[in-house]
Amino acid sequence: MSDSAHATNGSAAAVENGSEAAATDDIDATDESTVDDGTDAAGEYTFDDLSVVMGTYNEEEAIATVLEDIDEVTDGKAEVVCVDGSSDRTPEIAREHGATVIEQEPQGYGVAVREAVLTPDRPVVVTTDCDDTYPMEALPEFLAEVNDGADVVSGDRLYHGAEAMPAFNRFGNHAFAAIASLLMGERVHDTTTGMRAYRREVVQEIGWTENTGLSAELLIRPLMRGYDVRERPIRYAERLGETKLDPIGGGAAIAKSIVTVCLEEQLRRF
Ligand SMILES: Nc1nc2c(ncn2[C@@H]2O[C@H](COP(=O)(O)OP(=O)(O)OP(=O)(O)O)[C@@H](O)[C@H]2O)c(=O)[nH]1
Ligand SMILES: [Mg+2]
Repeated sequence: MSDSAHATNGSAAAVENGSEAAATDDIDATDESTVDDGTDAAGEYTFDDLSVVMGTYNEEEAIATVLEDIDEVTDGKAEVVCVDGSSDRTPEIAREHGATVIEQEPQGYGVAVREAVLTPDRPVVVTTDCDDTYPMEALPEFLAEVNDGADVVSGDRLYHGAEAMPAFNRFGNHAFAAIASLLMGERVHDTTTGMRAYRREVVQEIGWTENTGLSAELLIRPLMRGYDVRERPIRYAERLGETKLDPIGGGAAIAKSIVTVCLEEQLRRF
């Protein structure tokens, strides 16, 4: 199982924080051997164990495509949770497609996504954006990595070049990864990706503090606490609809989050 998962995914960009590390972190590490409920006969998670969650804020151009892709790839089995702050038809379209919609005043990416990741009861939680940029075809690979022992599987958009990303954002994302790598002492390649899979225990056990920088925080804290965090290359497509990110203000907030969270996690080790 583990060999085929790795072979399929081509792990040149992988960050593998070995299970030995998790075993030695006696405060926060999850005992994976106890996580065996809800699996199939082979003891593996299936799409019935998967929740795909997202913040949605005026995404009526993209939401039908995103939800139809999830439905197709998972054969209608994955649960979908949208934490929505829209004033357009996004929530109606989401409900028509069978998603659970949680209404929330718009307060930024991280406030929505924190609620989204904490809502599901299912054991595997995948985040995405509701803008058709992320490849739902990668869901089987992400689930295979979790079944192979990963606690967090992080989609690395920069591995394939991310040409659909505006050049300023691409430059910023490379810089964020370089800064985070330096501060963590572990090489990561894409700290701000919106597509990741998490064992539910990981998102439940850590206290999340960031808003615009939540995506980076969701990678950095588990990695620095010794969880098995793996990056896997993904394709990245051009966005449908308008961005909700202010590149300058948002970029500054993300940089601040990366520095704060890395320092907090370093201090926690003492
Ligand atoms: N509920 C809610 N969702 C939000 C909020 N801000 C952003 N989102 C959603 O969070 C996801 C990420 O926002 P994006 O605009 O795609 O941000 P980004 O990916 O950094 O920027 P792009 O490169 O333009 O895609 C999208 O699905 C948004 O609809 C918010 O305040 N409330
Ligand atoms: Mg986006």
